[in-house]
Amino acid sequence: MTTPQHDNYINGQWVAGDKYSPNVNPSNTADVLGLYTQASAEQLDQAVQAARAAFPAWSVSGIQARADALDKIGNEILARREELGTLLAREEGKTRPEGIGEAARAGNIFKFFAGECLRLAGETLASVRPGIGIEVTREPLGVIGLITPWNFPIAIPAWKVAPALAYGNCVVLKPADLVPGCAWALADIISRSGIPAGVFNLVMGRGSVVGDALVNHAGIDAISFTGSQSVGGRIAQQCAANLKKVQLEMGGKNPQVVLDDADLGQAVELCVQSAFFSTGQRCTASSRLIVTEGIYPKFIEAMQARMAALKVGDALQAGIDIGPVSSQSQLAQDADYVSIGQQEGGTLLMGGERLSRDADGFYMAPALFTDTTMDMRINREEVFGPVASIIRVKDYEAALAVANDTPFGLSAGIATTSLKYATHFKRHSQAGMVMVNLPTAGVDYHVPFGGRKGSSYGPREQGRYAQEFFTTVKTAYTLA
Ligand code: UN1
Repeated sequence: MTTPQHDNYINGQWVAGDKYSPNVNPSNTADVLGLYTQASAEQLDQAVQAARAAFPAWSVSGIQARADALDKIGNEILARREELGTLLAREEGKTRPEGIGEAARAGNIFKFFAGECLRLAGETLASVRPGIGIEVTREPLGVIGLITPWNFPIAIPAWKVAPALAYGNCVVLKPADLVPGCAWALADIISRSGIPAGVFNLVMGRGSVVGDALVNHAGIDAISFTGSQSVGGRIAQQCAANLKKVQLEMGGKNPQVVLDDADLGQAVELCVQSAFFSTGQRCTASSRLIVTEGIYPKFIEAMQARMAALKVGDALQAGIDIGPVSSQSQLAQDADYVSIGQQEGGTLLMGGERLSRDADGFYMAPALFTDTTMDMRINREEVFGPVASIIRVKDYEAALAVANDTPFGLSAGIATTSLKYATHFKRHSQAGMVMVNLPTAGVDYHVPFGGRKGSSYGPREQGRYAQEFFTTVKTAYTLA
């Protein structure tokens, strides 16, 4: 059998790129999902030109047509959630139930934005000058470049593409080179949705080649990016130099506070979920568990027992809690941080070793450090793997100070039964999202998503707030 080839989608056509790369299953490196093309610079240019040509008609197209198309896309994703979730688990390595959940989320996002097409509202105000009326309206931005990461191969493309199209923009999507399969499947669904040629384009390939060219293309009006802080910082500079609007979602070093009065079982469960589910590969994952003295011994004991029961294995196998790390290079980075934590004086309580399974995959035992302090690199830098550390503190005030002592500010959690501390934490946590007795990761699709400090830059993503980035405001004055 020949390995199936997958092409770019440009101006309503499937177009072969320069060359093809294998899409490899991280649970079993002998399993190749298919060959995915790498776009040439010329093809990226064709995609941008096609989007520019489609924009005048699409930007004034009826909202009913846009709503119908997005609804159709959402329905197909939802109907195929098991198949798409399995594809996702196979190419990215999160467990199949997590993959199916993510596919369902992508479908729901399209359906939410189908409704948002109809709800885009403006304002009318009186002028300070008598006899003049003022309307404030929102219009599409233009052609938007979307650059998405490997850890949410279908949900993040969905939450950038759906609002972009809903508000009348045209897009060029560049998915992560590691996981082009879900983005290709999404493009295939979009290609049958009735959306006109050129409105949506898919170009696959490397960030350093296709991503860079997209950011710097004169025909691109704005960039929405999710990925690392180092790449995000560079994109911000390039966009600023060309006066392009930019939205960046980057890393996290999210704190999970556990207070003496927490429900122990609940606290352990949400710490395990925050730190290790999806193999810790979420920018919302918690890697700093900040625990107060009174509960500390019981917490450590219960965490060890819970972690010992975690099953690490093939993402497609039933009953698995944690799949493999996504790639060889990510595994090497995770292993590096485990060594760094030990060299810095942290105690590796459990995990951190490479695991072997029947098939050759990138398996790692979830790692937990104790005796760590906030000056250690493992508590300051994003690892992006199943590696968490415990920081022991005296009381709530110390916990809050440690929680906020980070260059990041995406998500923050607290486990407590105290209304007083929960309320204070919600107000004083320097994070974009706060969770009370819930994991730091795993968010809804209809409310704003984003952070502060080095985690995010530009307007929020998702929910109604997505219009802030994906539209531009016009103020019109009329003499009556
Ligand atoms: C979630 O926690 O449900 O890249 C979403 C990430 C985030 C998405 C997290 N942008 O991990």
